[in-house]
Amino acid sequence: MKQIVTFGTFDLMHIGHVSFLLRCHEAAEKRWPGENTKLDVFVSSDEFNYQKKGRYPIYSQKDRSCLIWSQACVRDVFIEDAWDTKKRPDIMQYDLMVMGSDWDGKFDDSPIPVEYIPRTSGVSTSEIIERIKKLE
Ligand code: C2G
Repeated sequence: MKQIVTFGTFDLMHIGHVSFLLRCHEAAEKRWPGENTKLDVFVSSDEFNYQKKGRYPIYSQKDRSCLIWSQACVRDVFIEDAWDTKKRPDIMQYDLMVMGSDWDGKFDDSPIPVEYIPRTSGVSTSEIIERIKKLE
């Protein structure tokens, strides 16, 4: 069994997020064919998201965590409250970190292997917010 991990805000969870989570497993399957994989997700805290993006998420960390946890492809959810969460000792339990291609190379100093997989184009939380604003 291989343990994989990812990090993100996952605000207004959309198909890009769901596709990403499913493809985390695909990335592991390519590396270790036939192995069972377990995916843990670190969801950004509201405060950390404010630090990252200068605004609080629309959905609270509690709701974002619950939505991610409800995905059958996710084993467990934790809170990411700082950039260095990725460098804490418990990260060593994972065989692979998977991140979207918008982070290409950014976490290569991680103590565990990192793979960057393509983002789903045409959908993003900020685009959804803009479209809703236009409805007003
Ligand atoms: N993602 C994707 N396709 C999209 C949108 C997002 O594949 N259309 C991926 C991103 O590449 C990321 C994950 O889904 O790997 C979560 O995306 P966000 O919620 O935007 O999180 P982000 O701000 O990238 O947080 O410490 C790292 C950060 O917490 C990552």
